Amino acid sequence: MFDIISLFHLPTIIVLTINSGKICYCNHVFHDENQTTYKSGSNPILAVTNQLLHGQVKELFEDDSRVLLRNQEKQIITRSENVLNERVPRDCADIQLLGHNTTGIYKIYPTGTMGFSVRCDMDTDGGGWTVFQRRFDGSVNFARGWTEYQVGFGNMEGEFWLGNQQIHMLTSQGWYELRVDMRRTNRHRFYAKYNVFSVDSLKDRYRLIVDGFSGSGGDSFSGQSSYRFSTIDSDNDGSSGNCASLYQGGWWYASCHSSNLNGIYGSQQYGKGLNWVSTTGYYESLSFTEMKTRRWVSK
Ligand SMILES: [Ca+2]
Repeated sequence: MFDIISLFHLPTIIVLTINSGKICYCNHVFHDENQTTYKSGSNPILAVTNQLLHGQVKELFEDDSRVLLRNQEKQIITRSENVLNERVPRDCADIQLLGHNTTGIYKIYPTGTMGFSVRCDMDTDGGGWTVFQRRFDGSVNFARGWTEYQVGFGNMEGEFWLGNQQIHMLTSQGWYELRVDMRRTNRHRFYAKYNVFSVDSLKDRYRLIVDGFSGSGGDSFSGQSSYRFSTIDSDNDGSSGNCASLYQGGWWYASCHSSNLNGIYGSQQYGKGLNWVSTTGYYESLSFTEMKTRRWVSK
């Protein structure tokens, strides 16, 4: 039995001070709706109920294989709605709320996942953006198949696609907006913003919903809304042909596109480059693209 003197909850670890003076830096290994489980080196796993985060838990209680926490009435606390979600970051907006204001790589825990790393843009348009696509030098090949687009590829310090499943899990958590930042080879910068953005589940082939355009470069994306995701090996587009094969990207092709941000970096062939057609037309390829999403906040 130990008494908890203090508790400090960080995105990926929990810091407990117990009455022996010992400090436990416990790594987050799993959480579900009811409790969070932590591990500290080879020490026993801690199963921390949500109410611990409200400071109501007074004891660590050692079980056969794990340590549970009890309240003052010695009852094991089992449930507290929504407390955990307030403290475990669901996305980069939560990371920002936890006090992180530097653009970089963070771990987030979208509902129903055990967490994954993302790039957070804390500089653009108020920050708090979870970046899911980034291209700036052509070092990563984007002409990839269904499975790779599903789980993601590339490097978050460089170019990457986060993954359709991750984007789906993220945008299923609430009302999300989309921002696309772009730059042309002549250094002209522009952006597009949509106040509704979501990606459906695998069952719906990661169908796109996007609406409510504003921005400086014209709307070249809402025409792809309601279309399913296609890759060179999985044709779910609105064309009798195979758009992904023709234009060499994974995208929500209709028949076929007014934007192709996962196309061939630098290509000047019709429709194959990183086109944002309202600005670039079909022959110019953007030199920089970044797609990012954020839980919508009323301004
Ligand atoms: Ca087709």
